Amino acid sequence: MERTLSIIKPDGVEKGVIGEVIRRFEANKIKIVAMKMICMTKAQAQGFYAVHKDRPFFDTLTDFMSSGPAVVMVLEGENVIARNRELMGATDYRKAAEGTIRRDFATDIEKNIVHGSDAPETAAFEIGYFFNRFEIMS
Ligand code: IDP
Ligand code: MG
Repeated sequence: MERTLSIIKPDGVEKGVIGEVIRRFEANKIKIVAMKMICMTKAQAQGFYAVHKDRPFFDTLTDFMSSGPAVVMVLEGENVIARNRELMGATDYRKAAEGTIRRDFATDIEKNIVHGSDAPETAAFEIGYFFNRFEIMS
């Protein structure tokens, strides 16, 4: 059993696809074990995306991530890190497979609707960044 962090980014909330994203998780037997809506500060977004601090898009990305409400969730299931990444689709929505969340709803490489952890170590860091253990259902 694995856990991963999912975020419905501010553009996903703005576009009204919170329900649709969650529907896809549930339809794929992915369990939500923690969930909340937050407005990230710029500093909080910078800390979350610290691995990207030297990338050219770091400043606009962290502006975007702190631009409005986002929904953060902990997902649980077998192989859920990879399965969530599969449902999300490639970072660039133009390269994302048909039927993926990003292909269906994103219109920008940066504003791409969802985040998902990419490995067990990043999942552990990212879950701990937003949730304490009392907020995660066991
Ligand atoms: P991921 O979200 O698919 O894991 P990462 O490479 O980890 O993709 O990048 C983190 C986020 O940074 C992306 O989801 C996207 O919002 C943004 N991003 C990635 N590459 C670019 C780019 O080339 N231009 C603008 N924004 C980007
Ligand atoms: Mg990533």
